[in-house]
Amino acid sequence: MIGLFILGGCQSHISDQEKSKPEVYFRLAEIHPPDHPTTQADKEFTRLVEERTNGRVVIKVYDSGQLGPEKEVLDQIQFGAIDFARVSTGTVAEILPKLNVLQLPYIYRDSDHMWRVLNSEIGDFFLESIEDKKLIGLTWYDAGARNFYNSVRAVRTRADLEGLRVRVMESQLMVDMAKALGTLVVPMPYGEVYSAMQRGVIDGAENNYPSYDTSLHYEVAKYYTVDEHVRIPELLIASQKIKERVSEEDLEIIKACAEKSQEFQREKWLIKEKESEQKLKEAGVIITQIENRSEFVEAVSSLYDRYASSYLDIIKQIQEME
Ligand code: GTR
Repeated sequence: MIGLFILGGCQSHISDQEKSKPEVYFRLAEIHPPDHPTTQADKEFTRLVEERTNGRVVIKVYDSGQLGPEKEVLDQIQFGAIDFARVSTGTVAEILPKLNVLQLPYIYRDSDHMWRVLNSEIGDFFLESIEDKKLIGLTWYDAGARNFYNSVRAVRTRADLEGLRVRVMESQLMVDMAKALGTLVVPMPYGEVYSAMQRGVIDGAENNYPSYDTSLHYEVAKYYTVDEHVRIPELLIASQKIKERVSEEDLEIIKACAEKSQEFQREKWLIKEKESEQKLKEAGVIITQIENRSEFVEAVSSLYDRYASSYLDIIKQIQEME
């Protein structure tokens, strides 16, 4: 029976009557709320795993940060207290700096370019390298492009960003990137951003449309600037400890289901990006475009050497990829 699953990748041939009792329960951590596309994809992944393992492996999604902020979740995954998580590549790059290559500012021309990279040997190399950190890299998810937003003014040039107090992820590369663009940087966990903006501790932050929407940050920072300074892929990861609790066959099924859920996530992502943009406009968000992309690109260019000097050949391959 197991052979059937593997041959068909993530295909099911099981009827309800054939379902067995769960042999193992796992937990998956997600900081986004249920209406965010990555949370929906997590649930699709866990649904597929349960179906394809004939109910032997059950994974419950704890969304909305119930299991803690991403940085803490990552610690816990490493020693096996949490089994699975969907986190940002930016979070994992803090313990595995080579991943910074994939989140360098303006490294991808657009979304298609990023996906060609992620689903090539380069993406596989980085996904597999996660194994060095007691983790299993399962698949990439989309997170679009990140843009600055704030409560003070509409931003069209780099000078407009000057002096704004901006929250970034707890990632050294993101801190240096936002500094290079002239902002006063405040790294903090995602879950604290809304109230920090509401209390005026910070003026703004930066994120993609769906996160800006579902976190309700737009309620307290209505100026959104499409500068697309980074595309940071999402990662679905597992603790290596899960290998002690599932068979090799079930591990293969889990990996195949993760890969399968990428298609689902990417479709949901594109839909949500458009929906969020529309909803935000209707809610009174003022969306501006930057006037001169190259002034942004130039301001952050020194980060390539600082964060990825050992990977200049891979960077070249990425940049030359059609
Ligand atoms: C989101 C991402 C999260 C987290 C968050 C943040 O776009 O999906 O994993 O990194 O940004 O800014 O902390």
